[in-house]
Amino acid sequence: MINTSKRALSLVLAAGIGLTATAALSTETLQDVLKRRNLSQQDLLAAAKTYVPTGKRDEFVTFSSGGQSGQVIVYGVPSMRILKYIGVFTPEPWQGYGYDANSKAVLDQGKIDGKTITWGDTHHPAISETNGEYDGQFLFINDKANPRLAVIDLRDFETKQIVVNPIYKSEHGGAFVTTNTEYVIEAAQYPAPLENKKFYPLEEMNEKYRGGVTYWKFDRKEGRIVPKDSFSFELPPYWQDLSDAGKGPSEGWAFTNSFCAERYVGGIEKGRPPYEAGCSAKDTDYLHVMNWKKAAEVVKAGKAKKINGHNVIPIDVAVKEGLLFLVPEPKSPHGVDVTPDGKYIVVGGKLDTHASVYSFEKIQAAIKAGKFESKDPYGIPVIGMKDALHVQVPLGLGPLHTQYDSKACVAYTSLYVDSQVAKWDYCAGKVLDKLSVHYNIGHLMTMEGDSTKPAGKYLVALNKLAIDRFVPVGPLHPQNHQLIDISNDKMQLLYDMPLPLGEPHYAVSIAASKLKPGVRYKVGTDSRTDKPHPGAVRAGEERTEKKGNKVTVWGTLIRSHITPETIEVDVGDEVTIHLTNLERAQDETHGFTVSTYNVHASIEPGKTVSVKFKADKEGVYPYYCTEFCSALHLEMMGYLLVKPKGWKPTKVGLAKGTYTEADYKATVKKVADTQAIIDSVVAYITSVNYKDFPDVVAMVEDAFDQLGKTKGLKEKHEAFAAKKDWEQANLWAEQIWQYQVKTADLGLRAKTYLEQNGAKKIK
Ligand code: RUQ
Ligand code: CUA
Repeated sequence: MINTSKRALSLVLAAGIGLTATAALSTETLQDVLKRRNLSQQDLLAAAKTYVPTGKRDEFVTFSSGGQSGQVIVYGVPSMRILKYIGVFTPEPWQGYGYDANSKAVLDQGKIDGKTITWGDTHHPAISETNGEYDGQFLFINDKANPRLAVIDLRDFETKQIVVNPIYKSEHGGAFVTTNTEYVIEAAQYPAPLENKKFYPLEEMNEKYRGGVTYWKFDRKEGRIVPKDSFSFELPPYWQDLSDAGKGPSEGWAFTNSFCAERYVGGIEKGRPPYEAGCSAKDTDYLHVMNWKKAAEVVKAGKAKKINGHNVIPIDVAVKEGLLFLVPEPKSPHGVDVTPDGKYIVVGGKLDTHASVYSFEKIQAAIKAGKFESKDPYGIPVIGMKDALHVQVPLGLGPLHTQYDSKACVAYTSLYVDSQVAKWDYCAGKVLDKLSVHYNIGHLMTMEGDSTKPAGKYLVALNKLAIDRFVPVGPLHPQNHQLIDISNDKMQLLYDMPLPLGEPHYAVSIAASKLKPGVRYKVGTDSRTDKPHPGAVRAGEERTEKKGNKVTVWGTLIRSHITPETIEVDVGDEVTIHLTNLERAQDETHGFTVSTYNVHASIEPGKTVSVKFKADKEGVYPYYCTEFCSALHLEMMGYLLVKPKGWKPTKVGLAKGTYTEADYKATVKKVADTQAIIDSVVAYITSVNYKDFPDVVAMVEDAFDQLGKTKGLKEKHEAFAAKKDWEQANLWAEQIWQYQVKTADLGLRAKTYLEQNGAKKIK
């Protein structure tokens, strides 16, 4: 005797049991699989080193630039499984980023000269540091094309702030943080006049065009950059490239390499040799050595000038105050990476086969002794290369970037032209190992590899070309991140990961255990400001107001309904809908959209967001939840009714259903049967040590929360039954069942979890 309710529930049950039933039936041996898939022992070893079984998690989390997508890609190491895309400089529909009013406000901070820019050329992410170690609190990333920098809070992996650089037209060398994240460093790339929208002909390159390095002040408590306390160095029109902050003995200093110190002006169309020839003609370029700690004091003392309202330290002031020095670097260098102990600065040769290791101690000795070989054309003292070098190591063709191992003195440098990673000893100056990668590696990254305590273990090669590595998908290939095991003397290539979202220039990895993101917001939080959202309401406080042509809705979402379920407006009204997700349960996100009005929100538990639009066309527009949040997800909807001018209702009241007393009684019976199942699940859960499983405790809490919503509904349906209003009586009884189904769903999930994770009977 199975009635409909039992059948419906047994469906839920079957889903739980199914998992256990399919697990064991494989009869193939490991040898069979190796043969069938044509895999070698070496392949198997690589697989075993990267495979993360279901239910287990990665040891490290990588934040990769999303390149031209203007986003950040988050993936796990060693599994190389993608975990998230974070919308940063560009709209990201799933997260509602750029489709709800609150996230639009963040994107609007990135407007330049009033123009919305809908892409970003993200290059270098940086994780916030405390004492030079990654602390897992914030992530920064730059946009090269449109000189901008973004702040992402790692409590919720959301972009909180975008700042536009007020004096640059491009910026390549960001983001790099100082040892306690006092500042985020961002260097210009292509010289231009620092004043906004100022024209000077290229003939005035040397006089009127400038480069620079910006130090953005970061307020960790607020989690925001403070533009008024930030400053820049005015620099000669050398093409400032990447930067790195000093640490340990070199703390308080920072280093920025450059190329095209020739200050060459091309013009291939006028018969002049192109930039590529003119910018690499001389044998050396310059490493900029800057004392940022002292520079901050100089700015405080009022010695900076303002350009576009921003503090800029003029070159002559920087020289006079002893803030700025140059050291020659071999031809067109690339990358600058301070060693974990802060004693050395490694610069890649790019067009020179060496990596140059500069000694901070020697640089300081030269500065103290006033021992300079010359001055550059702008009066900046130049320290002799031999007075600053510790060692130069021939690594191969096209050395670019360097990362460090947990083992002392061990570094890894990408060799672009050779398509190799070189492992070498920067203390003794010798090469230890080389490994081919596929192909033309740009950056490379070891775990926590630019902190004071690199974690070793793995290295990721960020290759610029994939060529033949993946199934062809047309002329535009995916990018190839290759995972390499560096725990032994010889490097071992483990895995090729295609990334199809844009050229990911650089990435940073942090121990997963250092990240502590939340699973819910405090109810009513605007996640983009971290403040209480003025549009938040609690259950029962939902309302709609119309003032003039402005309609405001204060709504809520919870499995499986949106309150309100109808919104009536007149054509032409400005509509604002505030939505609060009342859920407390982990992962119970609801989405929200209104048909054809180009709005969308992702509303995680506790979050409040607003969507705004002009109801500029009359008609009937369903709105609904866009996340498959529960069995009754499809029913989580309502209607926006946009009434024409002067419309008057002709019919009053909704059509009645045809429910009978028998329907009502069947529903009441269904409710009682379901309750019996819930009781049996509860009996099981409480008979074991479920309190030892935090995930289960949360599920049980959520289950009782759902069941709690049936409060008062029994009295309600009984009262309608007494009045023989079978429609109302039946539907309110049905509503109890809806909550019971959600309760049972959670209860069964908890039961399965307990069974699979070895819960023990308690007396
Ligand atoms: S630098 S091209 Cu990161 Cu090698 Cu941008
Ligand atoms: Cu909420 Cu679907």
